[in-house]
Amino acid sequence: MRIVACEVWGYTLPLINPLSLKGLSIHFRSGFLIKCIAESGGVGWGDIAPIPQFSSETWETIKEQVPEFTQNMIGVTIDKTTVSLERLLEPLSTMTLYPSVRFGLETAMCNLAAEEWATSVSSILSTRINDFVFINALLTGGMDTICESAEQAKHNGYKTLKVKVGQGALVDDIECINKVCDIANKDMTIRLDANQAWTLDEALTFSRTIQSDKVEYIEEPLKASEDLAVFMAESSLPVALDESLINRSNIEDWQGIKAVIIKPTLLGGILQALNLSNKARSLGIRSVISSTFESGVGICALVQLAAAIGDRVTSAGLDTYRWLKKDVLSMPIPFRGGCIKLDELEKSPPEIRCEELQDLTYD
Ligand code: OSB
Ligand code: MG
Repeated sequence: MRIVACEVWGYTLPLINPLSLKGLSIHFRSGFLIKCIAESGGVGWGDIAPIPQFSSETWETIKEQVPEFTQNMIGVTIDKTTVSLERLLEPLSTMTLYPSVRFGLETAMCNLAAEEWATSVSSILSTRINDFVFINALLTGGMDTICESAEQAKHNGYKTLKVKVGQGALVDDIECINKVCDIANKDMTIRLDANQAWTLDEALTFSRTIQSDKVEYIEEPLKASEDLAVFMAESSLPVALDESLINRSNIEDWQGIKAVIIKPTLLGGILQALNLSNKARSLGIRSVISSTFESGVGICALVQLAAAIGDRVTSAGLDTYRWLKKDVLSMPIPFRGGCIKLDELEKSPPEIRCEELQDLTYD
């Protein structure tokens, strides 16, 4: 099968609440949908969603590259019979692409191949797939909002709560986390994310003062990642890496780490994510597939990746989907009780609300 056309559509989706990204407040989420069309008539969609303050590329720089990468996709062929993921994505390996663009193109190819081979994307990614994916509830805002959301998430059946810390005073974080730990029942775990906000002293004070028995890990506690080894030696709080993984994949640096936060939109796609996850597994480190506020098309691919990588108990960080007030999908992804069932997700091809999108196809 040969790709004969590649369309690009711009989207801007309103958020339920303004999103604060390292001090920048955004009210809308913008990105691109890519549609690869095969000679057979089959289509595969992908999502390109660079995130302000985290991605090096922007909506504008990607738009400039649209003619180039859509032209390069035309003529790419997909074997008729099932082959490996590496073979499928091989034509992309020689293209120079921004991380978010590579994720979008790789997922479009996987979706197209799934249709051609009459299989699911998750089966293309792995031979061992879980039939459901747990999601952590992402809790943000002030202490009262976080506690209310924690109660709500517990009521809705979420097993894992993720709370942002390090944005205000340390004493407030300590009080807040202790409250959230009291709200969580014994079956629940808590993830913390400091987004590199603290000095070593602050992080150690925090870790010595909170009740930590329900804490699965803290993501990126330190401003200076060189101090992580000291923090891990002096604190009993398990550590996960997120920002430090971007542009660095030296596995020796991960000794003692509990988890890696894998964000394909930032790390550069599906193959990168699978490689990182395999490396992590060999070191006894868990992989947490996470989103960066992608549209439903991107989230769908991330659920499939999480089902392919996952160990059945580790929750994925995909709750960002709840921030979208509107989606590009006519049927929203069913996030029931902090869990997504793969058969519900993969039972029918996605229907895209093209009438709400802006056609940016180069011709
Ligand atoms: O700090 O982990 C982060 C989303 C976009 C940018 C940065 C981050 C996030 C998330 C993703 O928190 C949600 C999750 O991990 O649960
Ligand atoms: Mg993080």
